[in-house]
Amino acid sequence: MAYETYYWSTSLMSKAIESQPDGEPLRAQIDHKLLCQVATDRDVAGKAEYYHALAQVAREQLARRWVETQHADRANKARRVYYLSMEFLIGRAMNNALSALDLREQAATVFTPPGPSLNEVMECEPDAALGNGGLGRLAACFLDSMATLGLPSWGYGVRYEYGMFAQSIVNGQQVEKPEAWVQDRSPWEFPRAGRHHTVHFGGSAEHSGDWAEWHPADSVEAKAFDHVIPGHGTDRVSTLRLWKAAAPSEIDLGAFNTGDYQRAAEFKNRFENISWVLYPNDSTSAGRELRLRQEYFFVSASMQDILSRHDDEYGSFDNLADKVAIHLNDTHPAIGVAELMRLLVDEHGLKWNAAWEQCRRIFSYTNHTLMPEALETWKVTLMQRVLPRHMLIIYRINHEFLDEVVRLYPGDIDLMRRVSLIDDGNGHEKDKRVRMAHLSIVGSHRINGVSQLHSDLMVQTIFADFARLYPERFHNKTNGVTPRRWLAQSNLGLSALLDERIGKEWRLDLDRLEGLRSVADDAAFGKAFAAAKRDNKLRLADYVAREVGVSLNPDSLFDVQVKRIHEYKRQLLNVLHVITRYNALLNGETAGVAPRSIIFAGKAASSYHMAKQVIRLINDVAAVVNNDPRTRDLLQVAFIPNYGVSVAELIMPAANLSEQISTAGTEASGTGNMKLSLNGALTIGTEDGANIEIRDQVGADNIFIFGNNTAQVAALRQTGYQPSELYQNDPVLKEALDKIDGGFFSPGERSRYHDVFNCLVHYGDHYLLLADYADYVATQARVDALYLTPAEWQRKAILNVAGMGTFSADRTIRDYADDTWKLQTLTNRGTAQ
Ligand code: HBZ
Repeated sequence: MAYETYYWSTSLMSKAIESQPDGEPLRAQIDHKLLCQVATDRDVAGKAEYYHALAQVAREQLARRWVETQHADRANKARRVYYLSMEFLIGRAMNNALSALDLREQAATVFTPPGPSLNEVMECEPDAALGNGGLGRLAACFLDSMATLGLPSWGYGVRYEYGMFAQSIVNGQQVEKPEAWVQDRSPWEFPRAGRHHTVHFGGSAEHSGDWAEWHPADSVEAKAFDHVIPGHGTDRVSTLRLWKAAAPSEIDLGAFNTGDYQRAAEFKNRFENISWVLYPNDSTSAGRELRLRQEYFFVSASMQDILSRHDDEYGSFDNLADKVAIHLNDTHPAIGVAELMRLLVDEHGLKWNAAWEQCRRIFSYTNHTLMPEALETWKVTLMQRVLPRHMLIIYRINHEFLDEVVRLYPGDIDLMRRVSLIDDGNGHEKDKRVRMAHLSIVGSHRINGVSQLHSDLMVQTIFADFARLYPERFHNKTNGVTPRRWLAQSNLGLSALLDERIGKEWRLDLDRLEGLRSVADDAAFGKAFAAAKRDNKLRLADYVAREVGVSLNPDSLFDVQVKRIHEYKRQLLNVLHVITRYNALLNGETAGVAPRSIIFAGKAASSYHMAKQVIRLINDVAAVVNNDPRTRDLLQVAFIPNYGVSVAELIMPAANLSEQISTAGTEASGTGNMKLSLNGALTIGTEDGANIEIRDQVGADNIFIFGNNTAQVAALRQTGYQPSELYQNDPVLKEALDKIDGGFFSPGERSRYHDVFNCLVHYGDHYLLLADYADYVATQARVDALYLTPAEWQRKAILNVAGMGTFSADRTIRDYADDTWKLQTLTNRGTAQ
């Protein structure tokens, strides 16, 4: 679109905007929505109805910003980034939308007694839990930053009907319940009636040269539902487009008409189940056909959408790589490489080489874990059955790639076998597998890890061969979190204090937090800082009393470990410390002990037995410890159920101590560590993931680092680690372990934790809990000593906040935009910022 046309259309837009009722006071707008959209009025409306009315007010403004942003991007012939992710853990939208639209304060004044408060209204919103853990939440933080920085950007994912399961604790054990977040129709969604694409599956493919004909067996419709992601301090937005599967229009009417409703329903379900459930696992690939179908479904719809937008704008694909950057959030969307090739070559007639050249310039890929079991592979036989054309494309990409490898390293057969996109299954046809990480690397021009340590390990270990072949492709992009949600919106007390001391700009320029260094020793500031923390602790204690039935002392040290439950994250090491502390208290060792509330939260994958055992053990230990009058004043334990974005928003601001205790070399980055530190918690952690960079920023004196580092972990494993010796030789450790094994915490079933004990003592303790135990317990004693010197603790907590500037997702996204995506930021007036 020419500039004249652009200005013409935006001025038309502004006229349209002026004529809308935005200028009316918020109260009148809410009343209007109550009447017209909810069909009720203020005299009788309940909280949920107010929530819907308020959301409609925000929705209208978001819709306008969306249209303006699209106009600007088109007018500027903008290069866009498309962030493909199986998960977006966006949580609630209301508070964020009100803040971005600058309606938050006004809204608080509208909701006053005798009606519900704004908080009560906001709590009516269910969390959109369309993700498992870190990877999905990172994607949500990134969209917030992309919008805020004015990047022409889209997220693409799946509109799961059922997101992450809801967790409750029954008799100490995790119980999973499906959660239909969208049941009442989300007011934040924009169904795009005209936007749908057909996605094919199965059948056969015949090759002829560059080109192939695919005769699919099945087709399903992908229907677009958009969420508008508002930027902060800008009227720019980003779009999250989620795809819902729908049966093709030619539904089996025959069956329906003859009264065979069941068959008709089965037919419909067979297609629509693709977007029903999020796979509730964040560490291993599912190995199930449905998961592969989900991946291909959303990737194909997204690729078709991207190409059709490009075609509309340019009428040619010759400049595709100049205008389009596609990011793969781990390997789940990696089939996109083959799908883009298929669309360009088979559907749009490009030559293979020209298409491949573009492909490599378009894609980039982030790896989020070194866990070997999480490296996705698919059986060739399955791929052949579900995606026969893609299998041919992957074979050809592999063939050409291996030719290149041979040219570079002639005769190195072993290298070829290692880097091949196909794991040859030791010659067994049925064991052959497609390696999705290899496809992602070969198809991308940039590959990154998510902390410096993780990126280093990635090129030294799992991708060492590729780093040798393509050293220029590998980079680091340390994660970050959005300071809007994780400080401004969730910690009002600290935010107000920051505004007073360093101004409000930190929301958009987190480096401003540096300004706190000069007040770290200011007693008055320290007092106000502590008071804000105490208010947050009271709020959390209140929640825990209601939800868990445990009353926490708000003056005790709130020691927090909140994250997915996984052996490598070592919640069990934390439990060993709890038991050790309990034993010491029973022995009368109370000198120098600070009162503590040890708080856990997190979900275990439904099929992960050991993680579920850990949850049960935490609850069993809590039941004993909390009910012991001898220790109650000094030690409390609480497991907060159903950890998710909203629960995290309550916990992060209330924490004093952040537990980041994974085995060195296993946690790719962590982002909870950043959120907690940003809210003034001190970290106790290993030299793992982003903990190392947090130490660099906050200063080694202001963080508790313990345990074996990555090199020491490797050395220990190599020299033959003997956990049973540690067990035998450390009486304090032995007492703790024996209590677990002997059924002290499970008197009704004494053998309940044999397997946990054996895992640590007899089966190798893979994550080296016992090796780090003594240092961990000693470091926890140093934590107590510091907590008992409140002024010193406060000073260090303030210095933690002061050092967090670099962990803003804005910094991370700026880095991706400059280095990986080569994108310019825009305002809606079309000028680069
Ligand atoms: O991604 C997490 C990492 O564990 C965490 O350290 C990091 O901060 C965060 C954001 O980068 N990873 C995940 O949530 N999930 C996976 O890494 C994953 C990868 C492949 C799978 C399944 C899960 O097939």
